[in-house]
Amino acid sequence: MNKNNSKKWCLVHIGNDITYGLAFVAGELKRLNHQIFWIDGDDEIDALNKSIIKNKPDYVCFGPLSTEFSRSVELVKEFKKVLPSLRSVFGGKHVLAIPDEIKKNDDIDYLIWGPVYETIDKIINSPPKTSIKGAPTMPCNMQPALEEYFQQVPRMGSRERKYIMSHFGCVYNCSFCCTSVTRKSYGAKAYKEYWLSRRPVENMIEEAKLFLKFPTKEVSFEDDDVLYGTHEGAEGTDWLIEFTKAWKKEINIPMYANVTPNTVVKATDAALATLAELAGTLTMGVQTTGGDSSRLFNRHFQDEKQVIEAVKIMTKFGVKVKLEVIIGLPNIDGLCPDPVTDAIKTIQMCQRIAREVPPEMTWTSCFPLMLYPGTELHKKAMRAKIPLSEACEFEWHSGEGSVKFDPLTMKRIRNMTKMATMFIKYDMNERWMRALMDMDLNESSSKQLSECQYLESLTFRLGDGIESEFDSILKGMNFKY
Ligand code: B12
Ligand code: SF4
Repeated sequence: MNKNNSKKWCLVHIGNDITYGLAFVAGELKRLNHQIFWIDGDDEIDALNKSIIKNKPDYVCFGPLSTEFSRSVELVKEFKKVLPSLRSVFGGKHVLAIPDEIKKNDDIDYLIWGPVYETIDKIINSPPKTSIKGAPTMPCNMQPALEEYFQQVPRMGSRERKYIMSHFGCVYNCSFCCTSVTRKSYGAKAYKEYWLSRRPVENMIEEAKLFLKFPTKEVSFEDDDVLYGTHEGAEGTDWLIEFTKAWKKEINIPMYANVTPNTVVKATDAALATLAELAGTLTMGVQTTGGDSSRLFNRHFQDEKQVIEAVKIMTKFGVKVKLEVIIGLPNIDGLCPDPVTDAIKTIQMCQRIAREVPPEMTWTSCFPLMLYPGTELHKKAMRAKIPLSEACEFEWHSGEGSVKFDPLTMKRIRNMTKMATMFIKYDMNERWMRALMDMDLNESSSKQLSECQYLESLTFRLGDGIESEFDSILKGMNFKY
């Protein structure tokens, strides 16, 4: 690139977690010799405006998830007041899910649908109000730029947990998830080639070396399924062995990773043993295994028997398993007539799973169902005229899900999400659960219960010692409860 064509781009972090996709945007901008700087979009507007005035960027970039979209638009409005020449660029998952609705927004100048690759020159050479579809590239060409991010948004640099991914797709098709939008748009063949191929090990190690320079206690291996392609005859086992060797030698920070029961039961012993060396804890997306509610989620290929088998396999390898479940389901096609009974059944299923393995080897996180725009389940719920709750801000610690039930049911679902971890850990029976879920929580108890659940997740992975640092971890977060 001719140096004169180099533009200045401001990347906006929002929320408590690394905006991983935007870090890849930063990587691509740097590769093309543009100038970048980061700001923390959760800072006060005055301070942010000062930075915009001082740095005078040509473009301001956002990659919000749905929960961060309204803050992103609020910031664009403010920034344009102090720097009218500024152009806004929006990409990422929320844009991917509902591009047509977002296009209508006057504050958005460039809408990027899909990958950032092959879009930067098009942005520069196109008039505002242009939508651009990105081109996929092989994962070996994708590298995030994290150093400036960690330095300029220090609460992310010092966050105890960092993220890494080896591939960017998922083989499943859960109705509440928006990843299938990409598969549909680019086609199954391209999806397999670009989104499900793994990155070269050396690129991941290069990325992770930076974690060693910043305070990092654990790294979350964020692939949707780290055991993808590790069944007999597939290539995933060799990749995992190579990666694990390199990680142990060069990085050696504790890892945890995501798996699905379906791949655990099919994985080779070599893959399972290797994963056990790499990660002391795994997250297993169980969601629900009641026949009808799993049909609602398009996850009926999995049942309780398979989940128990998968949990037993992993715990025999000495790996702890975090189970994730979802409650507060809408009654569509008569599949979930009573959400409270469904929630209790889901909790009881987790209690049964926990009893099958030694104590302290499982932990459950319970989410209220959030209907993300653009997903199949959202569309289905709209067709079925399911009322949506205004209180849902897509913050799971708040316990506020998307479906609007009557006030008593709303309270019960909220209380269940805040207390499910405790119900399962202490194996409470239905009477205790029903009694506790009817309580009116005040502000303080509501906050403390959510903090207790969060601390539980940290001690499960990192041991009791982390409790002494819990207050300082909370300080670096804008903890929503
Ligand atoms: C990694 C990940 C996380 C990480 C990092 C999240 C983050 N903020 O980046 C963690 C673990 C923190 C996380 C948490 C959550 N996540 Co998450 N997560 C993912 C996951 C597995 C991968 C996303 C990813 O980074 N991919 C790799 C990057 C490289 O791809 P990408 O983001 O698409 O970015 C590319 C393009 O989109 C584009 N791009 C992206 N941004 C921008 C911006 C500009 C300006 C441009 C030009 C281009 C561009 O360029 C990138 C490179 O090509 C997806 C599922 C999936 N398989 O996609 C869910 C997903 C993004 N998560 C989701 C959700 C719901 C959550 C949680 C709310 C879960 C919860 N209940 O708590 C929290 C929210 C926390 C938060 N506020 O950040 C949803 C989002 C749905 C939505 N519409 O908002 C997804 C899609 C899964 C789902 N269920 O549908 N998540
Ligand atoms: S397994 Fe996860 S990423 Fe894959 S479709 Fe289901 S929710 Fe989405």
